Amino acid sequence: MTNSVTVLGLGAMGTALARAFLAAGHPTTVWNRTPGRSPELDELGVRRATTVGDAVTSSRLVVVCLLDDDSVRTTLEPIASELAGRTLVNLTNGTPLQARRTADWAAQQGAEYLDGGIMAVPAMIGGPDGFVLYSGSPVAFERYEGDLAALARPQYVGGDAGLAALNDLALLSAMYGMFAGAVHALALTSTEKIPPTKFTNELLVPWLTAMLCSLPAMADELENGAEPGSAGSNLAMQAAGFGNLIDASTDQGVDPALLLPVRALLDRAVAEGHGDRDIAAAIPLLRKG
Ligand code: FVH
Repeated sequence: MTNSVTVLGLGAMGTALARAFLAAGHPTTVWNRTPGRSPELDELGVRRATTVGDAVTSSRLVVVCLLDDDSVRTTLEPIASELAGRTLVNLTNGTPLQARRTADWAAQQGAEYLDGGIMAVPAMIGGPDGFVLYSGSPVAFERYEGDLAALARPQYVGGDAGLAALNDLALLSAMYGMFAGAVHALALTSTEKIPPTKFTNELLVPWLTAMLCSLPAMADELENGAEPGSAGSNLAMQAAGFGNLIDASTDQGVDPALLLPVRALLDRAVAEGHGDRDIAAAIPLLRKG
């Protein structure tokens, strides 16, 4: 059975979500603060609600995908009493604390709550490559997992509503770290006549792909510890060589700002006695307290 669904928010992502629900045969009602957005949805059979209240009362399953936590709060608070007995799925990017606060608020309104982290860009919605993390009400996830699968592979990460956001932001941290490194690399190579596409396709992508293979070993070391001296690429060696990245950047006229915090972390790890360990030894240093 295809449940009817409401989507609040028709930005790039909300529009992709609504399109995927429609493609999977779900009667879909949409609302957006600015009316008339994404007119292409009309010929796909979408129903447009003129008020948030009308949109919410059209479906038991209400998916919210707005800019940020503030916009979710200001949109939902005026129609809070309409949420009783419904399931609210919040796919807006936010923090674990925001997710837990919205989960408590939704429970006070008598609604089931799932918080979500979309690990996809709009073009990937409805396709095989993305996934969406969910946390919160296990009852809601069990009830709507099949419907939510229309968007991207659903992955439930726990009953604590904050866990989807925590995992989402951790994955985005890794992504931004990778992109920051790639942006720096391209800034560096562009100071010489090195074609960006050649560098990227022949060197950068193969190198990053090869280095990804070391992540499970890093996680294993974090989880199980490692014998001092067992590192194949010890931190003292890495810290000594890292200065060359900074110096070469400066020599080539490239701002080393993105690299400086990494050097500080490596130097600190060595100073605190972890020079014979691998990069995993730096992870506990990032945790406060
Ligand atoms: N697009 C992406 O690549 C990423 C992929 C991962 C998940 N993110 C998150 O999804 C949320 C929505 O992102 P989006 O791409 O749809 O964003 P926009 O195209 O900028 O649309 C924003 C929508 O939010 C509405 N909105 C903004 N402020 C308010 C408000 N105060 N009250 C009510 N609605 C508001 C806006 O409405 P309008 O400007 O058309 O009236 C759009 O519907 C986001 O959390 C990403 O981090 C996307």
